[in-house]
Order: sequence, then structure tokens, then C-alpha cells
Amino acid sequence: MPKERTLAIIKPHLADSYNALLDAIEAYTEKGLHLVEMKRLRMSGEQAEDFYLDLKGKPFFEELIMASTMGPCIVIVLEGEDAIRKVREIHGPTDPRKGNPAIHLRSRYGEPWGGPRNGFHGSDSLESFKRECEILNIIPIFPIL
Ligand code: RTP
Ligand code: MG
Repeated sequence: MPKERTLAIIKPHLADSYNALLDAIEAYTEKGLHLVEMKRLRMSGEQAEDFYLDLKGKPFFEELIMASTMGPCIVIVLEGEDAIRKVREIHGPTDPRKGNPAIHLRSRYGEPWGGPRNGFHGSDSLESFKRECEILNIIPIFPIL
């Protein structure tokens, strides 16, 4: 299986937690993924609305934008075989209560169902990865060999 890249984000409410960051990096690298880039940035309202465009109109949309822009987040570009699926599996279900804290980062660190405050984002496809990098001005520097 060829290598691919994906974007993981530690959301602002969790971005000051070194435990969460170190735990996440350990979980990603244990699955054979490599860190390509890591950046701390604060999304503007415009960037967040664009990032979550497919969810516009949902009842939690405003809260999601607020939670995404309240402070800096940590953006991590990961590379490896099956990276997109692996990262989403490591994060666990959207609702942290539906996962297992011993296995899933969201269930370990996300707030009990607060929608936007589940702690982690992972790209759901290569197209989403590229789109998200563009919105956040991330240029993964090395081309995949
Ligand atoms: P993500 O994109 O952040 O990795 O999460 P996901 O694929 O598991 O879920 P998605 O449907 O893409 O939703 C994006 C983020 O919106 C918030 N959300 N709240 N209250 C709700 O029902 C609800 N549904 C989604 C979550 O913060 C989710 O990560
Ligand atoms: Mg998603």
C-alpha cells in the first residue's frame, strides 16, 4: 500500500495539554506513521467556516466555529501507509462516550459529549487533507517519494 498523508488537529481547548500531545504522537508513531510537520496556529472565523463548510446549517455549527477559533490549535501532518484511516481510528468516534478511553484519544481527552470539544480532528479523505492544508496555509514540505 502506498504512503499517504493526513492532517490531525488537536483542538484549541486541548492544545495546551502536553500529555495529550505526547500521547497522540506516541499513538500515531506506534502505528508506523511519521511526523512531517507540526504547527501551532489560530484559525480565523473565515478559515473555520471554510474548514467546516459541509456542516454549515447544523445546530452545532456556531458552537463548532467558536470552539475552533477560541485559541491556537496544533496541526500535525502525518505520513504513512493508510494514514487517513489509522489516524481516525486512533481518535475514535465523533462522540467520545461511544469510544474506549484505553484505545481512543477522544474518549481519553475529549469532553463528555460537548460536540465540538471532542479534542481531535482527522482528515476523512485525501481530498479533505489537501483542502484543509490549503485553508490553513500548510505546505507539507517534502513530496511523497
Ligand atoms: P473531525 O472531522 O473533527 O475529525 O470529526 P468527524 O469526522 O468524526 O465528525 P464530523 O461529522 O466531520 O464533525 C466535525 C466536528 O463537528 C463536531 N460535531 N458535533 N453535536 C454534534 O452532533 C456534532 N457532530 C459533529 C465534532 O467536534 C466533530 O469533530
Ligand atoms: Mg470530519
